[in-house]
Amino acid sequence: MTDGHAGREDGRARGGGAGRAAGGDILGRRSGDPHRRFNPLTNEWVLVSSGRTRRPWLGRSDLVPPSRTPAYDPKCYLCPGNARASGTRNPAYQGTFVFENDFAALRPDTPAWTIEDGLLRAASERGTCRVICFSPRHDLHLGSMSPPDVRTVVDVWADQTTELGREFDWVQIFENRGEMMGASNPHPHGQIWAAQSLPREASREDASQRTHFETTGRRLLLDYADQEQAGVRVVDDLDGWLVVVPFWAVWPFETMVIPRRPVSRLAELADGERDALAGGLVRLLGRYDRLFRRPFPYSMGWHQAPFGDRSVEHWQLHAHFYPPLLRATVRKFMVGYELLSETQRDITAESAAELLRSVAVSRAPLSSPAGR
Ligand code: H2U
Ligand code: ZN
Repeated sequence: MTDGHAGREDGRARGGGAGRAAGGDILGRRSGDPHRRFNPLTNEWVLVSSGRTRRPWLGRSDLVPPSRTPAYDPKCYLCPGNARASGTRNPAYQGTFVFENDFAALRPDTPAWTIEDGLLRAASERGTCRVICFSPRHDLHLGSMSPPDVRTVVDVWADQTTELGREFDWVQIFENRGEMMGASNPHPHGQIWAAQSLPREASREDASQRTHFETTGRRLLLDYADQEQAGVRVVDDLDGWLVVVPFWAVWPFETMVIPRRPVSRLAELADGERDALAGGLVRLLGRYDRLFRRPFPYSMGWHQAPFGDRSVEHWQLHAHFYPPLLRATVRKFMVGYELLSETQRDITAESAAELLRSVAVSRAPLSSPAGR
């Protein structure tokens, strides 16, 4: 992927037509008024109050000093050859490495039971949890790995999903990056949790995508991608993938990554699509790291069609990136009104996308990793 957008004028100009203009800034000046936007994937509203902060940062952010993270850390439980908390020793792996989580939240051998007593309901849940090391190098992350190495991670995500989908209905691939998001270790790694039941987000997205498909015969997220194309919220739109700050984004620099053709799961992606995705992810993470010139924390994950005995033609594969930072040193908290009433954001999705587009993307990592 290459830079798709020079800036806001580009999107404004193309989206400025009458009617349902593709990707146009449909709110115009009204986006300065407090308003609510609808998330058709989850059927929720978000309150947008852009007047509270016209600019996402109030001064210059300081460059985070180059990290002194070593390429190998003898105390890291994810580095090749090291012992984990369980006492098991990691192999001397050279690429990616997947293992069963030693502190799994879900286990495959949990017995089946349900209990109902009036309003009190509970059911046991079967599943499994795995950890994926993206690289043997302790000092890298997805954004500083080479696109071919990220491509091998995409393949592992796809293969793990297929394997776990034979036994469990929901396979959740995710990554928590940075201490702020609860990552326990800087070594580049993600997780996979597979569960027997559809969890909250999966059920909501399943229901709304199904309804949209039943009423229109089209996939909700492909219709959405068409509507956003070349518009003000697009961060990158090339090689079959759309990277967009969703109209209904909650987190300041939230993005979605959506394939532009019907794809329900990662395993359906063709060779070229996987390569393009790997390159696109490196570009997106490069933008994130350069935005405030610091390693950008986030939780990301893939939503793919559930498995089991259900139709999935309404399901479109997509990734969500949820980064908490509003400014270099200020994070957004989901507290108060958000916990008790409704989520709220200060900067508009359009300004967030404009800022992300304006960050020059180059292949060089933020801080040059120590060589091995
Ligand atoms: P997070 O950094 O996103 O927490 O992921 C690390 C996971 O690794 C975490 O779920 C597991 C933790 O349970 N883990 C092991 O399986 N073995 C260990 O020796 C330490 C951590
Ligand atoms: Zn390590």
